[in-house]
This record gives sequence, structure tokens and C-alpha cells, in this order.
Amino acid sequence: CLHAGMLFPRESPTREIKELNGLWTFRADFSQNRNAGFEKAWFKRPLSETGPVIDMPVPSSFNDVPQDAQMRDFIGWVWYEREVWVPMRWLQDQSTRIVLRVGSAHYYSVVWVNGVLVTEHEGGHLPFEAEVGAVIRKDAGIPCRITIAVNNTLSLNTLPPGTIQYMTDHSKYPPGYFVQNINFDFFNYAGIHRSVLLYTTPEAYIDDITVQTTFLDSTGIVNYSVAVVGSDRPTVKVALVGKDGRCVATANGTTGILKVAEVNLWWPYLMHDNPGYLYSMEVRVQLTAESGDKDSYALPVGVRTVNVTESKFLINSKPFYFHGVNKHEDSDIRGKGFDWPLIVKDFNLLKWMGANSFRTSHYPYAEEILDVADRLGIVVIDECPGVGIKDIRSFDPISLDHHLVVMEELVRRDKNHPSVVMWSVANEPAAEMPPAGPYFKQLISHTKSLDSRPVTFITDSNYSRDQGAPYVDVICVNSYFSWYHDPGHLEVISIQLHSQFDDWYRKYQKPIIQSEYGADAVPGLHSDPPTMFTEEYQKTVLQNYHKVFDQKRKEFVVGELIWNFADFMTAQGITRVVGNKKGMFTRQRQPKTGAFLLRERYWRIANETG
Ligand code: BDP
Repeated sequence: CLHAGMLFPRESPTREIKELNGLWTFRADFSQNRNAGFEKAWFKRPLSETGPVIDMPVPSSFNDVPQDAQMRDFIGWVWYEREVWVPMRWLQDQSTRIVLRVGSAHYYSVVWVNGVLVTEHEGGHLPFEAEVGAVIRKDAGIPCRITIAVNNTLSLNTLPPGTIQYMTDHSKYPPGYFVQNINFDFFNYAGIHRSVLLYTTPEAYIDDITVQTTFLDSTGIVNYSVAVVGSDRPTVKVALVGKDGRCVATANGTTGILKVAEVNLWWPYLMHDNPGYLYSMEVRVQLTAESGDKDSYALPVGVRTVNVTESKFLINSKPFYFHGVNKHEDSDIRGKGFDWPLIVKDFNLLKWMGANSFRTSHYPYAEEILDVADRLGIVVIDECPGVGIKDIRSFDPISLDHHLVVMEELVRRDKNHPSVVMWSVANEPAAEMPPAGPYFKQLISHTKSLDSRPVTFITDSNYSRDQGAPYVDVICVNSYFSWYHDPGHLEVISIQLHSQFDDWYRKYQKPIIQSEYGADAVPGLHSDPPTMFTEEYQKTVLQNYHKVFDQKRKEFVVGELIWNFADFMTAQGITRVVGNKKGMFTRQRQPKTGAFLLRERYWRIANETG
């Protein structure tokens, strides 16, 4: 298991943050083997001294920023660099820990400070850090130079997997020509996607906090554990503070239980008139009982339970029905780059629609997004980047080992978010292949050993041949009737969907979520009677699905998540018209006809069940 915690950097009386977002210096390594940067040690000197550089904003995908098709489709190492003055007081106080954190970079990253290697990390979508105080202090008096090389190449053992194909027929392709093949349906955006920061902690510091919550009648119970590094016998004091600033419980020690009388439970949005209630768990570390605070950190905590029965998904012991969306981190120009206006807009659209939930298809979203979901009471299915596992070689032990580590990193990062109610370990893997059985058995049981939440993966396999389904808590099924199957035949949806649900339930007696369904609609295309790619066709697909959902949700169907919240960019291909158009909203977040249909539906369901 992982050795350190990965608490989200929050300021406190003992912790400072310095954001390094903005313009960085950038170069893509276009050399034949893409390795010139390492061969010539570009990290040793300022990047501008080893060749031409351009400006690149952080955070952002690099792909759509330059006016250059080669950059958009670039595969290989890109180099980012920025100089920063580190506050003198951080350097002078030798006991200040200085940590460099990257919120995420896609896909493989190597980080140097003043030419010294400080860390490497495999995988996009998840944060990584390095302690850099010692390196920076050696060169105090000059600005510190941070260099980050990021490689977006995907192989059979990465998550998501991909393959590099060399085109050796020189009558058709130039020498050295290669393409990156992928098995997933979104643009392989790359670069530094989330914030880069420096932050400080004292030398004895809170490394990790874990909470597990439950309740008994009106008493809330928060089991906590605090990991402290840098002190053998730290005094740990914990206080739980309500929204009104009142302290409702206290405890001492690195592990303990906080009991809250007349608890305000964390409820999902639309299920309660005070959704998303969060306490602040204030953790303070002292070196002795008498000394002042050495370190302090405030963690938002929601008290709630999640349970799964044969036919229901329960939050706080009440049946919860997911009426929500699948999303992407995706928008014009910045690609997958973190963007507050976009995030807040998307939550406003979710509320406009009456959506109570989303799945982080097909990778972990920024932590800030989960923070907002916590506060609003929007429920999240948290998915790892296990998308496009289609090749039998991607079930080998190297892949599995990496997948286990990615789940450890994901659970470590997101375990304390009340909005997260289930882990998804993969999307549409080749679950019918024989190795999928042992692979998912181990992957799911490992995830369960890390955390008590239910675990699933999203399947599009046949119910009778799916090798992973025996191990999931909730069956999550994607289907595209009258789109990828029987295109144009809206009349088959009802019968096929009934069979889908009945087959799965008969075999497994587990609750089922329709985790994807939908159809492309190019905004502005109309036809009556409906034809494919028009707004009317998309709307009618939805209506036909909804009739069946309404019958089945009285039985064992516990959710419906539309594919997709908004249009998003994909690789170019003959089935994609400038990206995937299954959005309810355009990529610029304007509604199509289907959005109004879902809005009416979601509010109606909320009023019936809420
Ligand atoms: C599903 C995938 C999703 C795709 C969608 C589609 O899970 O990523 O974008 O189909 O084809 O199979 O629109």
C-alpha cells in the first residue's frame, strides 16, 4: 500500500500555499525518438537556453492552445518550466517542510527542481507531490526553477491503455511515422491539467486523515484516524464543529470516535431540505500536551451511510435513485484543464436539470469538483481511468499491479468525500474474456480492503458471459439500443431494455443502474418523424428508455445516468462529427431539446421520491 497521505492542500494557521498557475515555458520534443530532452538534459539549464520555447498556460491541456495540428496530435514528451521565488521565511525556518504538488498531469511525469530530480509519477488524473525544501535551500538567493516533463504515450499497461503503431510502409508513410491507438471515446488531452502548488507544513505534520461515519438514531458517529509524521508521541486533538461554529464533539488521540448528538446528516440534494451538511473536523497536533499547535488541518466531514441490498441503494438507510449524468472534464481550448467558471457553470446546469448525481466517467475528476459536490449534496460515482481495457494483454499482471496502485491512489485521495458513494474500477472492459474473471476479482476485493464503499465496474457485456459481474455490488449496464444496435429502430428499445434488466436481475439479484444510454444529436438538426442525429431522435430514444425505467425503478433499477451531460471532443473518426454529440448540452453548455425533457423528468422524480 501507499506510504504517505495525500491530503488536499488547505491553508491553516500552520500551512501556507503558493499557487504556480499561469504561464509556463514550454517545448514539445519533436526529435525522432522523442528523447532529446533526456539525452541533452534539458532540465539542467533554463529551457530557453536549449532551444525554442513557447508560452503555455497551466492548468490546461496543451493540445488546442497552439495554432498547430502537429501540437494538437503530439505524442511524446513535452517540457514545462517555470521559475519561482520561494518566500525567504519558508527558507529561513529550517523546520518548514516545503512540498511541490501537481494536481494532475497526463500521463507520465518527471519533475526536477533546480536540475535535481525530485519525483516521477505514472498516471493522469491523480495528484503527486515531492518534498523540495532541501533542494531549494541549497540554492537560496536565486529563483527556483521547476521543470516538469510529461509524456502522454499510452501502452498496453497504462490506464487507460493504448498502443503505438509504427507505419513501416514507406510508400504510404514518412520514415518513423507512428500513431497512438486508443480504445476510448474521448480526446487524449495531455499536459499539466490541474494546479501546481508549493505548500508548507511544519516538520511534524498531519500526513493523512481517514473518517468513517455512521449514526444510531439521532447520534452521529465519526470514526477517525490521523497519521502524524515527524513526531513519535504527538498529542492529537480533534474537534468537530457545526456550520454555526459550535463545537459538537471532541476527542484526543490518533484514532478515536466523535459522537454527535442530534446529528445533521449529510443528505443528497433533493432528498432533504438541508442537503450537503458538512461539519468541519479540526485536527491539531501538538508535540506535548502543553505546547502550542504544531500543525492544524480542517477536513470537511459529512455524516452519512451507504448500503446496498438485493434491490436498493440506500443512503442513510433510505432508498436512493440516481437521476443524473455522466460527464467529462472537457471544454473548448483548455481541453481537460481545470477551470472554475466551467465547474460552477456545470453545477448550475445540474441543479437546473434536477440531477442529483454524476459519474466521473472515465477518470477521477479534480478534487475541487468533489468538494463542491460535497457541499451541494450531489452524489458521485467515482471512476478510475480503467477505460478501454479491450486487449487481452491489458489483463496481464503488470497491468493489474498498476490498476491496484491507481485504486489505492484514488481511494487515498477521495475516501473522505461524503458525495462519493461508490467506486467504479473500470468502464466497458472486455469482461467476457477469461482473464477478466480473476482480474476483477482481485481488483474489486483489493478496493474493498481499502474502503467500505460499494464497488462496481461499468459493463457492456452480455449478462451470461460477463466474468466480472459476480464481484460487483451494483450492476452498472451501458446500452445503446436503436443507436449502435438496430440504428434507426426506435421501436425495439422497450423490448430490448426489458430483457436487459430482467436478464441481469434474474442472474444476480443485485440492484441495477443504467449507467449509460443516449444518442447523438447535432444541435439544430431536426426531423419529424425522427431520424438519427436530430434532436428529435435523441429525445425519442430517451423517452422510450424512460418508460421502461419508470416500471423497473419500482423493482430493482436504482438509477439512470444519461450519456452524456455535454458534447465532448474525441479523436477524429468517421462516426464523430467534431466530437461526440450525445450531450444534453452542447460543448459550450447550451441546451438541446433533450435537456428540457430530462429537466422535466428529473424534477418529477425528485418530487415523487424526495
Ligand atoms: C460508451 C462509452 C463512452 C462513449 C459512448 C459513445 O462508455 O465512453 O462515449 O459509448 O459511444 O460505450 O457515445
